[in-house]
Amino acid sequence: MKVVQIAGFLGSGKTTTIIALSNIIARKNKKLAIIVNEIGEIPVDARIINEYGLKVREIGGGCICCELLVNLVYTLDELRKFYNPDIVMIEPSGVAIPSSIDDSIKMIKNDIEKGPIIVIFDGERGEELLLDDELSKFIKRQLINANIIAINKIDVINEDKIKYYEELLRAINPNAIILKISAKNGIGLELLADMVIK
Ligand SMILES: Nc1nc2c(ncn2[C@@H]2O[C@H](COP(=O)(O)OP(=O)(O)OP(=O)(O)O)[C@@H](O)[C@H]2O)c(=O)[nH]1
Ligand SMILES: [Mg+2]
Repeated sequence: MKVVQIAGFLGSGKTTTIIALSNIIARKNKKLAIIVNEIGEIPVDARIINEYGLKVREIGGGCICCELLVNLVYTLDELRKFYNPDIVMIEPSGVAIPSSIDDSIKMIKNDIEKGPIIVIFDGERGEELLLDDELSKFIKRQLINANIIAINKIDVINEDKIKYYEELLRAINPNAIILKISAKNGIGLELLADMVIK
């Protein structure tokens, strides 16, 4: 069972990406599960994802990277025992710190393979987010943890802006693979799916 995080700031496109990836990965005959961490009262995301016939577990009432870490470990262990998927995709809340979740995945030894940390970067709001002092500190902290950074929403931004973001992101995290995707239109998702599977 391989555990992959699809992290990123609020509204960056995590759920849209997970749903699109699920379709691609399911076609390759892999058994999938998804863990969604909703901070709010109504777990809308899990309801949407359930329509696609995947195994979805919700962890609510807080952030899985801090007060609910134990809950995540328990949920992963339970999924492994009773469903045993090939791949688990975790959507942390938009305010989670991916490295903290990563540490807890490492704590579980039984047959769990740690997959990449994918951080979705919102190409539509990226500049606005990075210009804000406080927000940019936080977003950089998420990006620094990434193995793969996916610049999303490239369907609504121009080529120059994409290049600008690529350079910016490479400076923030020189070790990450940087991909350009549109979760909405499916651009770049085959490649991302391959990286999730491999
Ligand atoms: N144009 C465009 N819009 C997108 C794309 N991906 C996501 N969106 C839109 O961005 C908004 C947020 O997408 P979500 O997938 O819900 O983002 P999220 O990161 O899961 O959001 P939270 O869970 O609330 O943090 C929605 O209105 C999506 O339709 C994309 O590739 N292009
Ligand atoms: Mg979401």
